[in-house]
Amino acid sequence: MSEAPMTSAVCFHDQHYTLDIGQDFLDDAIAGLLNSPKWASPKYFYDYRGSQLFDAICTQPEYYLTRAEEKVLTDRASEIAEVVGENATLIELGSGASRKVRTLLEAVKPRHYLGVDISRDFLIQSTERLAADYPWLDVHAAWADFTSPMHLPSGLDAGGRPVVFFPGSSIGNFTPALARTLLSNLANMLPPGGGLLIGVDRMKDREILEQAYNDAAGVTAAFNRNLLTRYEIELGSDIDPEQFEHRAFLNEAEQRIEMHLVSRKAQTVALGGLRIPFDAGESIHTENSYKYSDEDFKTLAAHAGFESRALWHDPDRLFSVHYFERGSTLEFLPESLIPG
Ligand code: AVJ
Repeated sequence: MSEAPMTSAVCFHDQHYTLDIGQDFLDDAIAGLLNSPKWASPKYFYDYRGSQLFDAICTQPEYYLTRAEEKVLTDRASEIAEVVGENATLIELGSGASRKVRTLLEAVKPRHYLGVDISRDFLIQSTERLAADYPWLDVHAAWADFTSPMHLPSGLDAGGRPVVFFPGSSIGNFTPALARTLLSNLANMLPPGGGLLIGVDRMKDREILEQAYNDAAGVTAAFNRNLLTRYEIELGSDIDPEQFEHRAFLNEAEQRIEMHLVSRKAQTVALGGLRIPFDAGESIHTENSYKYSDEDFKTLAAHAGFESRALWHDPDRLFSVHYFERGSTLEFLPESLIPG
């Protein structure tokens, strides 16, 4: 065991172009709570504590997604290395703890790695660990919100194929229409032949799905409530997270798991100079997690300019990992996923 190096081997790119991040968070929080029904954006789950709690969700016995995806990445590592090719540039979206990518790095042996995350300190810590553990790898970190169009930092274009790695079924957080916009933005960022290795949770029985989002240890509930803790600490709200109950269920018509925070009583909370009323039992819709059939996801990706090259499942067929290549023509220009 050696100490972490004092000087960083990671090349940091600040692509977080928002002028005032705090104001953005407050504006979004207010807009969500003034709406009927009330909502909050799941991207605000991931402050440092939120990222830690998500990390803990991934090891809960009920949350099969992470284990199933890791099984695919381990069992199919050589097939993945084969389709990606040598000297690749691996771009990981929402890299978080950068744990899943390790199997991939060892199999694919890319030349460059770029971790992209909205959680700045978490991103820096985890990419520095990667750089220390893989001295042969050129490690970059981009602090960015990948719901806005991005560009590849210069210095990463030399070498083999750029391949976006988007694991964990994070694409499921977006409605199918926004998922298509996000994939179009990625297609626009990549050259023709660029790759997309993406983990997608499959539609399945209600019981398995609902248990995954209602773990017995209450970690998902804590993750959900952490959003309100951020309203308290960062936005100065008097909201009490304990006065909201975690609820997660399958909405079969929409093919998604929904997460909500349900007010335990009639109450009024202060936020940004406003007083916002809640009825007893009124909910804040905090997250959607869309589930796909293999064919539906291929169709979605095709509409964004990606051609299916490979598809793998875990032995229980709970989870899918798709590999696509960007075709030579694109239909769409980059656009923000945020309306307005
Ligand atoms: C990171 C969006 C894939 O939807 O399963 C886990 C987030 N929310 N438990 C998911 C999450 C509640 C997760 N994604």
